[in-house]
Amino acid sequence: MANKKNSHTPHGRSCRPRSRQEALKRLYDLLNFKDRVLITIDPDPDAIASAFALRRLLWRRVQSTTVGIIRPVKRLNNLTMVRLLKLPLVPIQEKSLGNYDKFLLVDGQPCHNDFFRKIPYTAVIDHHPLAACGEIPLADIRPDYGATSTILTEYLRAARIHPSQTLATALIYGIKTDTQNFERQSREEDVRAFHYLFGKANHNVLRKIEISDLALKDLNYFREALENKTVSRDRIYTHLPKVPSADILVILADFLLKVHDISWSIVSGVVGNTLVVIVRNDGYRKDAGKSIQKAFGAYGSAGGHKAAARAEIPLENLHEAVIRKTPLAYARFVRRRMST
Ligand SMILES: [Mn+2]
Repeated sequence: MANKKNSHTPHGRSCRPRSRQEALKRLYDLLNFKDRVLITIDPDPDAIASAFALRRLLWRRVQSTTVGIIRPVKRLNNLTMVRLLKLPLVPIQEKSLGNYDKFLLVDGQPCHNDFFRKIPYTAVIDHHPLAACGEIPLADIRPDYGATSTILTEYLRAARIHPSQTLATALIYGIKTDTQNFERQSREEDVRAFHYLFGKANHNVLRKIEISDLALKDLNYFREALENKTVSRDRIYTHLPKVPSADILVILADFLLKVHDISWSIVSGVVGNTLVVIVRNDGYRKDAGKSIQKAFGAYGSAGGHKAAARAEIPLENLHEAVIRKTPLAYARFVRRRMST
């Protein structure tokens, strides 16, 4: 009855299990070998990896386990992850929920979106801040963890299950993305899980997943960027007249900073009705954020960190600053402002 104290937690009487062993036992007790289980996810790498770890934990314990996604996978790295690791993800709709007996959620909480909200979950395993989502029989939520993949790695270890190379690769990628390679919030547990998975993962596949951020058509922007480039001392500038999103400008700015004696890369482009400027530098006694603020703060939003910054300027704010609305004129405007 010691649990009674926790009966007013946001998840009702489902107090947080004390150990992985206890959580695992409770999870297994809540499921039946006849159950058709659906694990729902909003598919980012941490969620995908966690779902497949959970599926592995349920092998031979339930009739079937399906990993259902509530939206299509779009990011190119994530598409590469799903393709190379051959992870079977099923797009899930409300009308197909009747095909399942039990519902589990990883890397999210029921009130995170309208789709999850409708589902009567048996268990939720997550690392987001605790939200008051009502009662769930088993809620293992650890907001201090860097990734849900870390929590699931601990479950696997508690169950004495050695993850396959595929699963280890997925989990290590989940941890790396959610902690931004340990540059963001993480704890010793994340490092420990990473270390445990390191020797089991396929690092060639992992590398391919991590570098796959380009579509074939993006290569045309590389050609354009290289043709339009201007180098002035340790600065490289380039401008793209029209791009679908700022993402490609970021990729190009990172790419151009690879040139060994270049200290600044400044990539601009027009996205819809906005001039976007991306700045990267080597971060050594320089401040991209301050520079970009000084250059473009008067025209639009501009700011960032020491080594990475961005400005977004509505073209209508440039009526006077850029008289002829040609790509060359915008390119010159950016160069002029950044060199003052
Ligand atoms: Mn996550």
